[in-house]
Amino acid sequence: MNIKPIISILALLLIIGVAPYLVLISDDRYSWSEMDINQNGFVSYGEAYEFLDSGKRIVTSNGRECVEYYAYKDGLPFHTICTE
Ligand SMILES: [Ca+2]
Repeated sequence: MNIKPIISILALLLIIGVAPYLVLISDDRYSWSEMDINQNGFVSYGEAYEFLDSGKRIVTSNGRECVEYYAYKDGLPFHTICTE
C-alpha cells in the first residue's frame, strides 16, 4: 500500500486547518494574553476569530481604567480587561 497520497492529503488538511489560525494569531495589534479571552493560557480558533475585525478603546468602568475590545461590525464590546 502506497501511503504517500494519504500523507499528502493529511498534510494538505493540516495546512488548510492551521494556516488560517496562524494568520489570526499573528495579528500584531494584540498580544497573546489579550486574545486569550478565558485566560486558560491558549488562544483558541474562536477567540482569535473574535479579534479578526475588531478594535480596542480605553473606557472607564466603576472608576477603573479598562481596555475594551469591540467588533467593527456593530461597535459592541466582546472582551474587556480592567486594571486592578
Ligand atoms: Ca483561551
